[in-house]
Amino acid sequence: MASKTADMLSKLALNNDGANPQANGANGTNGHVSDQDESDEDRDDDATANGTGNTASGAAKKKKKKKPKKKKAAPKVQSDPPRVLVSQLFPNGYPVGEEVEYKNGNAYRTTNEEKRHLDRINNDFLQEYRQGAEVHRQVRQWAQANIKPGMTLTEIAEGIENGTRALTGHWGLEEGDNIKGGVGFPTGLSINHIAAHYTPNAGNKWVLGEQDVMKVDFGVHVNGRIVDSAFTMTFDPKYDNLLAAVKDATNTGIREAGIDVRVCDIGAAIQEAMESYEVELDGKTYPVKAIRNLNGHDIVQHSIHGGKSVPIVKGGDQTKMEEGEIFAIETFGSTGRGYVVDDLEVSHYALRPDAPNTALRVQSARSLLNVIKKNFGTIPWCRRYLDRLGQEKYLLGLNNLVQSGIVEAYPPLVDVKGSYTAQFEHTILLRPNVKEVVSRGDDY
Ligand SMILES: [Co+2]
Repeated sequence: MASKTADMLSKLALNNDGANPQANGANGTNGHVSDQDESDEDRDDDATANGTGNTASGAAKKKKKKKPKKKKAAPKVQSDPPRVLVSQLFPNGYPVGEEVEYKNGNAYRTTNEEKRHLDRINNDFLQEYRQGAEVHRQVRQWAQANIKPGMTLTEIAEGIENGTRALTGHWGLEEGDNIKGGVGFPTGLSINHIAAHYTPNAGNKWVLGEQDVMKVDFGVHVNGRIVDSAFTMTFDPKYDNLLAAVKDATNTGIREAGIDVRVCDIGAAIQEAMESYEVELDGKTYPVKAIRNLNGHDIVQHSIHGGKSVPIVKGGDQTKMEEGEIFAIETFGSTGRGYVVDDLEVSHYALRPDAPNTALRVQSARSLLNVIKKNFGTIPWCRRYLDRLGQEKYLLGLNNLVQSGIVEAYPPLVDVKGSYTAQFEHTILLRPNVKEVVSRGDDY
């Protein structure tokens, strides 16, 4: 999910305690426990075989004889569509993202004992992040193999969201379940000149076309640790240079990011990479422009925008990245103006962490606010997620919450009509001793 310049000026409160009953990150505990049981058994058997025999050893030996017959659980693989919990696929811990050593003045962090200790005591946080990232990789693998022109955006969005719900084990239908894990924000399916924040509302009949450039921006969270990662899909090779530009720009941003790095320096490097490309479409050559009012952003627990921005053009502010922070590094390239404005019907919303405690006179707004707090807390959602919870006729109340400054609306962001925009995005963890590109995969 993108952050737009000027809409995001308010520094969001970081303390979400009241709104978010938090679950313990019990990732993969089941599988792990059963593994341990097995190895304990092995140790018992070994002790018996070594002849520390007593009267119990006979019984233990019988047990051992049975053991070779015990069918070893087949290694589980992901289904198609994805419905197998990743905690079952990785009972002993989740894959680590791409680790990149800090450089220059921060090179000492790689081996520094204090920094390594700080990193180790953060293991729950890391496991939650890596679980979410693995879900993201597996769901997007399904998306990349199965999304084809002719599908409706509604089918595509539901496919991604149901994959995310199944793999995290949070279908989000019971009160509070969405806050423990599952969908981290609405599935962005933004086509052509629409750069970000488009997802279908109920009744949307939009069909993906052969010539479309679709940004797929979806989120996975485990215990409020949101993985924010996006890619662009095309079905015609003529867009290849546009995609190459944005991929290069995002990887440049990821490479430049680090503790004590000024965000303006990252923005300048991103723009330079992006704007070294051009793309030829139907006989006309376009320079690829970085969309100057879209930004990457930091992420805090249960909030997709923590208050810091990562520009994608030069001239940004001198705010520095700090140890322990999490950033969504995302860049957008365009064949148009390189500047987006709000347009079209809103679908994306989130409860503001700093929402004023104003008395609401509209009854439907009060009851809707209650539903939002109990089901999403400050995690972003869209109208379809209210529909599936059985909410009806909520638009008046919803608009009232937006006007009251309690809920923030994130309208679709569009460049000029006829232009094409592309996006790539990863979530990075600025761990004390190493930078982890947690959402990195073989695909991007
Ligand atoms: Co984002």
